[in-house]
Order: sequence, then structure tokens, then C-alpha cells
Amino acid sequence: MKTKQNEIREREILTELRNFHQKDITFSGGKILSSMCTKPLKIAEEARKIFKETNLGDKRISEGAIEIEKECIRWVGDLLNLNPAYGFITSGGTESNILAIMEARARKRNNMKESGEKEEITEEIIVPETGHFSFDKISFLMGIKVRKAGINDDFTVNLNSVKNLINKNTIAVVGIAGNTEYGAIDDIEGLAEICKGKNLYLHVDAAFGGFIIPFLKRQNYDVRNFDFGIEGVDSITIDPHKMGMNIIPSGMLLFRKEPKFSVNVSYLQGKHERLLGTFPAGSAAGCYACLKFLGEYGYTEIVRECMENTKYLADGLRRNNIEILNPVLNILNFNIRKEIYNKLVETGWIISKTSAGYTRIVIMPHTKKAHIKKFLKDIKQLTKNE
Ligand code: 0PR
Repeated sequence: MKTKQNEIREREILTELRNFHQKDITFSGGKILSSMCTKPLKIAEEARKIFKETNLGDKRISEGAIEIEKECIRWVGDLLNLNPAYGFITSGGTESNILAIMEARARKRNNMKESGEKEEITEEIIVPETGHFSFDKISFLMGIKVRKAGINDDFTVNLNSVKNLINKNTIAVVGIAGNTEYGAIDDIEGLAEICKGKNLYLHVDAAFGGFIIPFLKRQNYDVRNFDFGIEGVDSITIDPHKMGMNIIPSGMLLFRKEPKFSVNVSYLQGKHERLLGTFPAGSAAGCYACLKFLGEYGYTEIVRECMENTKYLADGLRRNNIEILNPVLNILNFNIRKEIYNKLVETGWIISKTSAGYTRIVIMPHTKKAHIKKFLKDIKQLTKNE
């Protein structure tokens, strides 16, 4: 009801919310140097508004939104060498990884049923030590044992370690294309070779790298293959709300074959295959807008700038005699003393530390050269007496 009193109340509530928002750190301020999210494209925000009340989880009323989702899956399928492609838009990497392991379980159980195998197994998955913490959640949630495979000096998974962990309980092997701490790309071809002939589900977590690696290849960077072009890859997680420039929340999960997992819901006229019941179609609309607006050319340019800025930061740090790890993607690790790290945090820089003690920076599209210059200046100041 539009009364004077209501109008005043509305204004008050919105002011309260703006005050809360003031406390948040925004991407445009340039201080956020260690987040995998970024300022989304304006058109993605507009796209969300059009679909603000549509639930992608209810097929009876979201025909248009479902078409959008299919088109996004087709587009990203093409990008990842898969045609036809199956899959979903999800809330992000965590949900996609959960759904992938649920699918591995569904297939394993189906196979066992079909072959009349009765022996119960205690399901296990093999995940590189560098895997995202979503796999620990999966372990807790699904009651699955996560076996952590060792890593090589370059932070990629050690294939021998994976081989040694495989046993009759293994239902899936996970490889990562752009791991969270280092941006390293696992040898997915090697993993596929290991899984071959063993009926093992191979999932690739490219939540971060999925919207980077294909565009680096277009610029002739020597980066590893990770996609469905590798026979044996069953599913890939790729996140539009990271380097895909979309609004939060939006992830994607693509399958080579039509997924088997679903539950029957008679009152919703059929099967429900997603993890979440109600899901914002605005995320799918935003994704569509980004893919169409940027296209391969636009993404290539964004990735080019992020890599140039990563190199710019790396060169600047080297000039200050700081040891850095050679970056594969737009994630840079380097070595500074704890005191300096703490000072940088005190100054307001949002940076992080890896499990091995490196300072980790993610150069996302919101990070501009001017921000990096300022960061380097602060480091120079802090290290001048070293
Ligand atoms: N897989 C990989 C390789 C990831 O790096 C991440 C998240 C996920 C899966 C899970 O994705 P969702 O967070 O979408 O479920 N990586 C970032 C991280 O944990 C997520 C992030 C993003 C954290 C922005 C902070 C932040 O400000 O660091």
C-alpha cells in the first residue's frame, strides 16, 4: 500500500541498508587483491532484473529461463570442446562439485545394480591436496571418504600418488584446472589415462580456470589441456561468477553424457535433477548476457589484461628482490616476511596466505595497473631497509 508513512519507512530501510553496504569493501576501490570474484558486467545486473522473480527450479513456469540455461550450456560446451553438452547453471563451484560427485555416485550405483554386484562399498573419491575445501564439505555431506593425492613441486597433482590411492571403493577422481591457491593446472590427460578402462568417473574442477585457459590458448600461451577434448573427462565445473564476469551466484556444471541423478516429484510434473530446489533464473540471464556481450573476443581481451597485470606485479616484486613463483594463470605467489604481510593487511590490502606460507594475489579484472602500482609502492616502502 502506497501511503505517506510507507514511503518514509521504505526510504529509512534503504538508508539503513546503504549504511551497511558502506562497511563492505568494494571491488572498484582496488584494495581487493585476493578474491576470485569481481565487479560483474553492467548488462548482467540488468539481465538479473528482468528475471528477478523467475525460479529456474520450476519447469512449469520457467520455459524461457530454461531455454536461456540450455543456450549457456551449449555455448560453454563449445568452449570446452563438447557438443552436445548437458548440464546446469548452479550457485557456484561448491554446488557444481557436489552435483558432480552425486552423479559419480549415481552412475556407480547404477552400474553395480546392472551388473548384479551386491557387495557394499565405502565410497571414496581421490582429490589433489590442492583441491578446494568444497570437497571436504562433500565428504561430510555425502559420507564419502576423500583421499588426498600428493602434489609435485609445481603444485600439480602427482599421478603416482593418484594411482596408489585407487581401490575398489574409488568412485571418482578429481583433477583441478587452476587450483585455488596457485592457479596450477593438473595433468588431466594423465589422470584420464589412469582412469581409462577402470570405470572411474573423472571430474575436472575448472571453477576458476575454465574462463581463462581457453582464452590463453587463443593467445598461444603454452597451457595444459583440461577440457572434454580429453577422452575420459566426465564433467567440468566452471564458474561464471569468477572470471566469467557474471553476477553472484552463478556456477556451471557440464556433463559429457546425460546425467543420471534425479528425484521424482509428481506435483512438479516430473523429475528434479538440480541440487537446489528454488534457484534464481536471474543468474542464468546474467550468464547469457555476459556470454553474448563479451563473446570469445571479449573474454580473450579480459584475460589478456589480467595476465599483463599479473606480469606487471611479478616484475615489480622481482625488482624489489622478492622471490615469486612463476604464475600459470592470474594468481601470483611470493615470499615476504610475516611482519610485512601484516603491515600490508593493516594498510587495508585484502591479500591472503597459502598453506605453504606464500602471499597470494589474484589479479582479477577489477584490479588495474594503478592499484598494482600503489601496492608495489607500499611494499617498496615496507621493505626498503631489508
Ligand atoms: N573450486 C575452486 C578451484 C575454487 O577456487 C572455488 C572457490 C570453488 C571450487 C568453490 O566455488 P564457490 O565459492 O563458487 O562455491 N574459490 C574461491 C576461494 O575459496 C572462492 C572465493 C571467491 C572466495 C571470492 C573469496 C572470495 O572473495 O578462495
